[in-house]
Amino acid sequence: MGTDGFAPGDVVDLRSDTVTKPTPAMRRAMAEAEVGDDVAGDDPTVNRLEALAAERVGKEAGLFVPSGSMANLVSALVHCAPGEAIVMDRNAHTRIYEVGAVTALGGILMDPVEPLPDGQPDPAAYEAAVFPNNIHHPCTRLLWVENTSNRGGGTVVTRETMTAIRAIADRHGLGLHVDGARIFNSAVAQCCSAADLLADADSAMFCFSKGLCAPIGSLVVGSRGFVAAARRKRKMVGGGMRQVGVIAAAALVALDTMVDRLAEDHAKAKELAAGIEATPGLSIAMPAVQTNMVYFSTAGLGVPPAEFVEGLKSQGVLCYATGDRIRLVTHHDVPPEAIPHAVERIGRAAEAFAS
Ligand code: TLP
Repeated sequence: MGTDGFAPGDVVDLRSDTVTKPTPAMRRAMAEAEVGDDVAGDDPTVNRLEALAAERVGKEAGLFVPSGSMANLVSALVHCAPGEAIVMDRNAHTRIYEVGAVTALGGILMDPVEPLPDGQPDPAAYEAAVFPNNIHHPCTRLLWVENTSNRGGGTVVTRETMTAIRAIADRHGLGLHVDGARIFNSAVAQCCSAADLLADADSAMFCFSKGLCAPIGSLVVGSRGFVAAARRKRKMVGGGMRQVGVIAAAALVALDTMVDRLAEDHAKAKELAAGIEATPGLSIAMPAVQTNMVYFSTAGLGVPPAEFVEGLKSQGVLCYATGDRIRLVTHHDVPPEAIPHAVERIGRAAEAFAS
């Protein structure tokens, strides 16, 4: 360890906020968790988590599932029958990174719409994508919003945008689902509650394993009826788990202790972005850093992103290339002291390519 709590040889892992390790408090809670068979509804820790977390985001009921992908899948399966359509951002995680599960396993179409230049969903584009009621068309059933938008740059969706999209859903008799994998990042950045941001949604999901340090788990929330139907779909896709209170215990600690600190991750992302902006050849490739993600471009250096990522790896900075950009994600396990080191290493990598 150096004097600033960060040794020069330490790797800075900015691949994702999913790489965090459970905290000591989480490990203790896991070891001591009361458990039962959750498929039978007997796990007291899961039951407590589902009730508490649903209440926290202003919904009637919750369902604990192993992953964000499964949370989105079971939600889509409840809302839509095979042959029906969901309108979603063309950048949506579900459309691009969930192996097409909604279509492959549910027979559901994903109709892509273009976001606004600032990363916000465009209500007019959503409305235009709803199929008219005509014998030739698939039946549009659901509007889908991702908050924060991952490929949008970790950008937040505002309460006003949600209300505008709710109005479209109401005009056309559609449901509204929120992929809120990082809804708490959005709430903290906008100084509002997650309940506020989800008030207009019929269903939503959020993750305990992204930014909140829990090892596993996401929650589907909605009305009691919606969650009962989602519980059946979870069983259908093999997500019924048994003494899963051992995991839910860590999620409870995450909910209690890891939400407010997300502001620190946002501050670290802004510091990283300022460093990148000051590095010749690199530029920030997104509207503005609002939460814990920074996307940048290496076009000014004429270096393909995947090559630059390899260069960064040899300097001790880990991250992912996504298409024509590179993504950095800040999180609990990257201490603030690491950020100036990361900026310096990024600068060194850029210099190596420039020379
Ligand atoms: N996102 C992960 C993975 O793509 C690697 C990441 O590093 O950003 N919705 C959103 C908005 C997500 O960002 C993710 C995961 C998911 C859903 C899926 O969650 P998991 O990975 O738990 O299935």
